[in-house]
Amino acid sequence: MRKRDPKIYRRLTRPLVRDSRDEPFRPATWDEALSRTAAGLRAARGAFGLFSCARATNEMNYVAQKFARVVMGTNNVDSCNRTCHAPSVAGLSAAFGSGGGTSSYAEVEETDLVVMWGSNARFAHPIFFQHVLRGIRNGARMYAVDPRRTSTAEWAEGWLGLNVGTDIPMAHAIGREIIRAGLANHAFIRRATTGFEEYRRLVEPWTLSLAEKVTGVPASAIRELAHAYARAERAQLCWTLGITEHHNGTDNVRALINLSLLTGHVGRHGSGLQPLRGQNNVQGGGDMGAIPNRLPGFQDILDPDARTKFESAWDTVIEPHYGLNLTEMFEAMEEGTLKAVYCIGENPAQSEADSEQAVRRLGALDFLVVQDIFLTRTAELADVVLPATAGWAETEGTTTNSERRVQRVRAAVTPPGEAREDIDILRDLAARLGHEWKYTGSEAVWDELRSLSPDHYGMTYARLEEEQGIQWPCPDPHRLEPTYLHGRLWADDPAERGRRAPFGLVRHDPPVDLTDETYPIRLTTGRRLDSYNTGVQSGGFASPLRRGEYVELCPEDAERYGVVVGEEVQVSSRRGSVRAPVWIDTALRPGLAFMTMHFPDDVDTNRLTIEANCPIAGTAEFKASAIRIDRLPVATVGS
Ligand SMILES: Nc1nc2c(c(=O)[nH]1)N[C@H]1C(S)=C(S)[C@@H](COP(=O)(O)OP(=O)(O)OC[C@H]3O[C@@H](n4cnc5c(=O)[nH]c(N)nc54)[C@H](O)[C@@H]3O)O[C@H]1N2
Ligand SMILES: Nc1nc2c(c(=O)[nH]1)N[C@H]1C(S)=C(S)[C@@H](COP(=O)(O)OP(=O)(O)OC[C@H]3O[C@@H](n4cnc5c(=O)[nH]c(N)nc54)[C@H](O)[C@@H]3O)O[C@H]1N2
Ligand SMILES: [Mo]
Repeated sequence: MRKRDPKIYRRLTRPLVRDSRDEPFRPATWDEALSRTAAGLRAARGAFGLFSCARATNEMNYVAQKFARVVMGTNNVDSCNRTCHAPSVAGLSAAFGSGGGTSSYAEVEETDLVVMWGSNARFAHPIFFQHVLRGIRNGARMYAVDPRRTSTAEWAEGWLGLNVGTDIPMAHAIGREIIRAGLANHAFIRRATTGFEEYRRLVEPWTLSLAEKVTGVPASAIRELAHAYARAERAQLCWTLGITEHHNGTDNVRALINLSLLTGHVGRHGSGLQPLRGQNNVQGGGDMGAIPNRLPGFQDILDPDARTKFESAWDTVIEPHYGLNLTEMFEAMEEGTLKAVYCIGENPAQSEADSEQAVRRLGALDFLVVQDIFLTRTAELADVVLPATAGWAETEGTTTNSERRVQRVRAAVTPPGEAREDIDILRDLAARLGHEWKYTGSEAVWDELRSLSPDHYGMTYARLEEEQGIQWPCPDPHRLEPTYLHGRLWADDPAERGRRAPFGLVRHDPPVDLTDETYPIRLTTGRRLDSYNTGVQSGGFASPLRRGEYVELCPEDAERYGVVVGEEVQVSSRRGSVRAPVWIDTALRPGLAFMTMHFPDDVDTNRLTIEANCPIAGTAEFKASAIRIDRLPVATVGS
């Protein structure tokens, strides 16, 4: 595999352009780079998509989606939310009408039970995990549901090591057991939910012993978790990518939400549902409308009143239908109906499932502009590269975390070279394309957003500073709402209670990429504490902690394949093949392998993964591929 020149990890300091894709980049003035970008985009109206950055500020995401909708006339705007928590947003919206996590971090310290389901928060959400640990110190019990005995599971009272892709059987068996044991909260079910009878019938076949057979978890452990969850006075059900990164991710999410509806563990202080979001501002990016189906403030594009409000504020016409999501944009590239992409702070050439296919599609675009802080592999495919300031420490603005808390971030460091703020670049491009936006700084952008989003209206910069961050919804400048959502479900007055939450009638559907004799090993991919996503932001400095990429196997499998720690092997799936050294990890079980996505220049894990997408959310099944491992001929070992 082609090793990346280490200077790649130096910050971008000047715009780069080239006349053809065969030529190397040459530095250019901002004027030339913006002119070329404007020309490329002008030619692409009607066949354009924008990828927005989940690490950048709310203000930047607001301006980026406005650029797509107003300047380019399209709702084709999305971000890496599609690759991680889009199923959580879709599932929560279907159940409760709103896509946000329902609780606050502080409530985890005051709860009685924490379930970490498909979530390795000890590695991936270490700050949240500190709250969990405080909760445990305060007497809460914790269970972990994960195929691997993760670092998170080490802290748990019970670890349910299920087979990859068997979460619906597990959830349904828990639901059935709760009902059968007489532990369902029927008063809550009657007042706040619909579809219970159908749900009861749906889960009826999922006996503990059938679930044991399918999930691989002893019936007694499933029963224990069912009773612990239903009997707890307050319980937090937290999940992340182990649930969402499947071809049926939204169904998985619905299966978990059902458990909260069954027990009433939602809409009360200390009880709730927490999909821990991935990037520092992926919640905010969606809230700001940098998704194809919502305007800022999570207002539905199909709602004519919402559209009219934005049309008059922005003096434009908004397309009255949903745009393409990230996954659909890649499909449209294949079909030739999407010809130009403006990629801001995303590295899809390495983060998309089946990355060889993604690179081919990006390479075939008529025009690609990448705006980043580093020269990524995606940027290497571009016509123009624009150097931005980092959302972290170099830019004024706000971000929104998983508990919906909007917080100020500040420019504390001077940006390198000629790097410019994402918002300023977008504003100058808009001007070149005939739209004069008079923003002077991030607060003006924020105030425009506040005027259009009732959920954000009450949070001025001054107030965000005073309160050290405020959770949405915050419609009133003088009042704070409860820290949890959906308290309405408990209201005595049916009118106040509003729409009831439907049970999700979802069925088990195993992973698409089946294991067989040729590909006998289940590969799941994920994260380590010491590295970040495609490694662009974490790969550039030496760390004694970071050991690079490995294919991790359990000791029994290492013995079965006759491989030892450090030995390089060929890892192949039905899509492609990579070489990686072996690591032996007792957290794994026979038949299960683990790799990260952190070192794609050494080992491009996503050549192995399958682009089997959730039809509702568009998220790929990163968590379940079928692979084989082959020893290399002796002569090439270690080469
Ligand atoms: N250190 C670090 N922190 C990060 C990141 C990073 O790269 N590095 N990235 C950030 C981002 S973008 C995100 S989205 C989050 C992700 O945070 P997490 O979702 O917690 O991280 P992952 O390791 O991808 O996956 C979580 C767990 O899912 C389990 N799993 C796999 N398959 C299944 C299954 O079928 N069922 C169940 N129940 N579990 C399964 C895996 O074993 C793994 O332990 O982390 C964020 N935080
Ligand atoms: N195999 C496998 N693949 C996966 C996953 C998995 O679990 N397994 N997880 C998926 C998930 S959850 C995610 S979120 C994606 C992540 O996929 P990506 O978002 O494509 O990958 P990152 O490495 O996070 O890329 C972030 C980019 O943003 C740039 N950046 C940072 N801050 C700023 C800023 O302020 N402005 C600008 N303009 N740029 C900035 C960085 O330099 C970097 O290039 O990967 C997905 N891919
Ligand atoms: Mo993510």
